[in-house]
Amino acid sequence: MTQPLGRSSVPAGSLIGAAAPDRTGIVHLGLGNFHRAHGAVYTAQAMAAAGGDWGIRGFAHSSDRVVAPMRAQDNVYSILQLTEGGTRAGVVDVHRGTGVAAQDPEAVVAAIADPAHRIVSLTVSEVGYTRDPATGRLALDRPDVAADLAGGATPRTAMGMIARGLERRAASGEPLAVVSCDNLQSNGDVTRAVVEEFLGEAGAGDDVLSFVSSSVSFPNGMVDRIVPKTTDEHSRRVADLLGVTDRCPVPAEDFSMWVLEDDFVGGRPAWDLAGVTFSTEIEAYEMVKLRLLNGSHSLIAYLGILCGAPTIDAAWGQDFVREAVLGGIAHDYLPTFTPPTGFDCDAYVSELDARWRNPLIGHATTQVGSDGSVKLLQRIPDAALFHLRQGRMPHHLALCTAAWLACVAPPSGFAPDPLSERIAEPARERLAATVDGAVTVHDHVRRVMAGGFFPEALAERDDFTARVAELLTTITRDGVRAAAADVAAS
Ligand code: CS2
Repeated sequence: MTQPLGRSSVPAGSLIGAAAPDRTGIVHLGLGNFHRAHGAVYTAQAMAAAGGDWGIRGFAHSSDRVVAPMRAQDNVYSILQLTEGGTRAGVVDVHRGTGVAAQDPEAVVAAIADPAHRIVSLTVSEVGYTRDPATGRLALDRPDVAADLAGGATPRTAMGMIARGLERRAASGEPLAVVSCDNLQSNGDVTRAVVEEFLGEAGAGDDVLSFVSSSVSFPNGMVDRIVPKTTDEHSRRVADLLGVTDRCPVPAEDFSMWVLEDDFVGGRPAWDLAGVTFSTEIEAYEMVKLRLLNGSHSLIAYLGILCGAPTIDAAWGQDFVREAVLGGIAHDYLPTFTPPTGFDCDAYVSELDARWRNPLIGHATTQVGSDGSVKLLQRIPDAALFHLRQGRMPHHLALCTAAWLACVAPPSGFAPDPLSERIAEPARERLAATVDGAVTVHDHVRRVMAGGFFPEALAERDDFTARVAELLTTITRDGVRAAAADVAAS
């Protein structure tokens, strides 16, 4: 029987970075595994290098799945680094207060308004930005957004919480940086736009709007670390390595990257001393990451699910998946952007190969395949339009779209691998209603494209719709390998 992990039982030599002081300087929304293995770790390391009152007050969105065990162990948890050269474990101790936003939204609003806090960071996933897929603007027709706009002090959405918190903070005028750590292109600009739109719609006064435009910064950033879900096996490994029982360890790969715009109006931890890159070329870094890693990840996931591969490494082990993904990188992604100065894309792609191949990660294809209706918006339309406007068909992006539909909105008569039932897709019902009664696969795809699931500029491209329909037909008739072979031959 091992001892439970807590502040008084952190094994000697296992602390990652420094323990935070009791004062909190950061409010974090989205207390999932990614934040706990990424921003929290950089913050612990920054405090080890240069000190500072950067304890984190963390809020989970709606579940106490992480908060309950964290509280029971003084908000301390371990990171289990899954490397083929040897798995290691270390302990992070930077959270000073955790809660569940949905249970106490007022606590979140008050924390954002508290002048002691100088940064609000977010890992609320692409879904948490509550945007309309066709326009990219705040989705005013969503019931939760509408309720937050009407409802005053008890918002339910992340954007509503930030807006209400800033509204209250305007009274003190204390500067604050809101830093998105989600996989969105121009994530800071997007957050600012959605929050300002919320405030405008909610009838905020000029004093609030001018406070937000002059004293609140929204730095853009690129985040990267592959972090799967925690299983009991991870807790057992931690017990073996550290000799303590951790009820909420975070498994993670050893690779980690964070590139930020240095625009923190209220100050920031010395993240630069902890390995964070500060750059003025954020957009280029975002393109590298969102297209080469995330875009490819979606293709691996959907092709993998359609051939029954439960994990990314199992899918990546299939020759046809690797060929399709490497073809997509070379033909559909790399030509669409200029990498940051001095950045070696070939080395990045080789490293991706090693990361996706790592058998210890066990990253579920259905986890990566979840929320496709929101994630694919970052991964497909802009790159696809780049090619379509030049008269070239982005076959691999069409394949990814077709494979996604085959998994979450299959044409009638086609039953994808049962794995696909484990995909959490918020648009599943709307997609089913949209395609209901479609007479052909082409009609099926046309209805989705016209149904507000993609930006208009892509929805209008009949040539793209036709290619997606062809590939979806091949998937349903001859299987996913045949569709990939068709793309390889195109
Ligand atoms: C993945 C990402 O689930 C997904 O959509 O593509 O979570 C990916 O693992 C991270 O962005 C890696 O940094």
